[in-house]
Amino acid sequence: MSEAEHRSGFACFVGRPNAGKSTLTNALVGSKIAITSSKPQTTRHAIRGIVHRDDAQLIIVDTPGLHRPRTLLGQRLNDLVRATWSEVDVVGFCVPADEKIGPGDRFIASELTKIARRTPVIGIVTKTDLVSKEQVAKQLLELQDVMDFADLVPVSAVESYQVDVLADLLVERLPEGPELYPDGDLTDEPEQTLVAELIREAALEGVRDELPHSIAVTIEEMYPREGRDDLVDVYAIVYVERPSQRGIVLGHRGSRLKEVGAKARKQIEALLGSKVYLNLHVKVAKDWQRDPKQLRKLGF
Ligand SMILES: Nc1nc2c(ncn2[C@@H]2O[C@H](COP(=O)(O)OP(=O)(O)OP(=O)(O)O)[C@@H](O)[C@H]2O)c(=O)[nH]1
Ligand SMILES: [Mg+2]
Repeated sequence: MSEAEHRSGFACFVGRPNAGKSTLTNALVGSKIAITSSKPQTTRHAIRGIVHRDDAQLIIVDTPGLHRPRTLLGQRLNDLVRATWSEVDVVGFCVPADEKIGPGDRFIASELTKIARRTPVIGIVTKTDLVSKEQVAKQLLELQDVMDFADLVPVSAVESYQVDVLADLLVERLPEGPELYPDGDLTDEPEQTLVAELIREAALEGVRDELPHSIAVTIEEMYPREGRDDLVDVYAIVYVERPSQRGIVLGHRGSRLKEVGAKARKQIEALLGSKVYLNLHVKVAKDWQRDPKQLRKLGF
């Protein structure tokens, strides 16, 4: 293949919270670079995943779900999503097969229509494994009516159904160009960010209502243990917004936090390829989602 035929560029996935964007990103990259959960608004910043192919390098920007903002954090996340649209070569609009297309989707479509003249939008029906073939077909037809798509495709990230087809469709829309990232890089996320996210993912599991939104994680320190090349010490803080939430995250005599720590540690060890000592502290940062100063401190 001649050099000139190599393509490279950016794609991003847009959709309501919980539509399956991060799971699809991980499936395309072939590795877990973005955390996922059944709680809405799991993704809080734009995460780049890199797909290496012989004929192309596709960089996928996984963004937070677009929703009606209720807090300053929510507004910041929406702004981030829109800023991302203007930077990519192609957009994938994700709609789950098992949920009715609703006002939230139509709102996103109306926003996307504004950019569709410049940037092709591919309609993606996600989670096809959850419904019948007929329902997938019906959802595709309904999605088609929502806006003008450059292409439409059903996928299941969980069953790897049509993930390659989607990759082809996205790559087709990229300009010719050289590799933008070194071979083997799967993301440009700093290691500390990935570690903080894995802790947040573990902490999200099993909590309900407003609590998932209230959890933030920062890494205070992370370094190899002195005199050891097989052990990394990680000191992290799990932030919540109210004292009552602290109790929930800790659990009876700290039992819940212990479980969260054990679960996160396993994932971090896999990521870093070494043993990990994980120290978790839970702190209250009062109403941080609405406080500009605290948001800055937490990296938003
Ligand atoms: N059965 C099935 N479940 C899926 C599939 N893709 C995602 N899910 C589930 O749907 C939920 C949401 O997935 P995410 O990938 O976190 O969704 P998201 O769109 O990134 O959500 P936000 O980051 O909150 O906007 C998780 O529980 C996933 O396991 C799929 O192909 N099949
Ligand atoms: Mg996500």
